[in-house]
Amino acid sequence: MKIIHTSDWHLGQKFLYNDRGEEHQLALDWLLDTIHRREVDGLIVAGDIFDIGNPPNYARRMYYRFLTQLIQTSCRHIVITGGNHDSPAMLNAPRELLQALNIHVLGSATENLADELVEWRDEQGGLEAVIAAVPFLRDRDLHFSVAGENGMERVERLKQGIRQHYHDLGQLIEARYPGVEVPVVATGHLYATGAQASGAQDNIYIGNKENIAAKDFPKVFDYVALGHIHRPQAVGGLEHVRYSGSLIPLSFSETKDEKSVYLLEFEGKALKQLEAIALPTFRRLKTIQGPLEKVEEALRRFGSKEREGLAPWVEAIVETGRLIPRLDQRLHELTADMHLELLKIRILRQQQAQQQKPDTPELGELDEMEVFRMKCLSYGSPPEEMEELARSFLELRHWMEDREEGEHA
Ligand SMILES: [Mn+2]
Repeated sequence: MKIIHTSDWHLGQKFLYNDRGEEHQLALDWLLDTIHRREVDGLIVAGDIFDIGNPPNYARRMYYRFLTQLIQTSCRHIVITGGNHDSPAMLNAPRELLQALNIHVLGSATENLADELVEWRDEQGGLEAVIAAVPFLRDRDLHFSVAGENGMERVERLKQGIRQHYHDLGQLIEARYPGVEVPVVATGHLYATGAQASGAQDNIYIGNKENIAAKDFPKVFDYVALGHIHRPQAVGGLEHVRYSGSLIPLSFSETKDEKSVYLLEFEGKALKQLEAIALPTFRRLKTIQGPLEKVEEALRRFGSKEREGLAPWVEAIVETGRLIPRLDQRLHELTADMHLELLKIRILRQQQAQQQKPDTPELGELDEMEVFRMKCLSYGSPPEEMEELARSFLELRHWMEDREEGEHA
């Protein structure tokens, strides 16, 4: 049984006002080709299929086209779970239709825990694998809020709720499939203890707090396919608990990561082989930082290299203690004929340069949660309340998205 584990596609992402459609299409084509070439039997996508709850139509089309092509390959089993970026209602809308095509979608936690168990069966009806398809778990999935509870208590309850959820699923599997001899795989979209994110941003909303330790996943799981952190890695020293990472770099902080998917090969229950298959870089994202002369020199060097594929996207961070007149114009003129796009130019004051803290970012490079956070802090909200505020904001946002969809229906 060969399974590919991937996550964090973020289809429909807008990156500094530019869309990622071309890169995403190339990445999905590559994935399809890889599935075909390696004769993969099953695909697991562990959350953040889309970048926003109400993604642009081109991104939806891309998703459905991919699934249509996928069911014509060797891949007979498909599980897709929702991430914190996904709207559960949006993901679940075509659920029954996709189910008929043997594509299992779980946009949000189910009321009945057993509904999160997906059985993969062969044509004769023999059990081939059991997938505990756990999407991103929201507050409302885990407990009713308790009156008078403060932020920290809520966070603690959420953590406990997540651990309990996996524990209960583990018990259910043991009761239902005693002595099971096929792979048992759990999915998750969460922040596991010890996971390394890429630089400052990785869209880890929920207060950058760990949700669960790798060792807390019940022993019954032969593999835990995680999403949320965009850098591929095993967690907590356990080889079978892993983040696949995203398909393409989603921010300048991720440019040093190699992007990959995991190919798992099971013999019976045993994970015989695990291979990280690296994706080609369809578009380089590159940060060039230093004093002006150094930046210009580096741009010249970078821009003079022969390169295939899509024009690299570059951010230039200029360290300076003084004002540089017409800096933007100067750098844009320098790079006008190069095979690259200078997407962003930032000034880093010298004392900030030592602390590595760039200037206030532009609106276009922030997501809505970051804007919300900054706004709260500027109104003097105590940092210890951010957790709670961020969570409420997210719930409100999802509620509004669900409602909007309801109105459109
Ligand atoms: Mn993500």
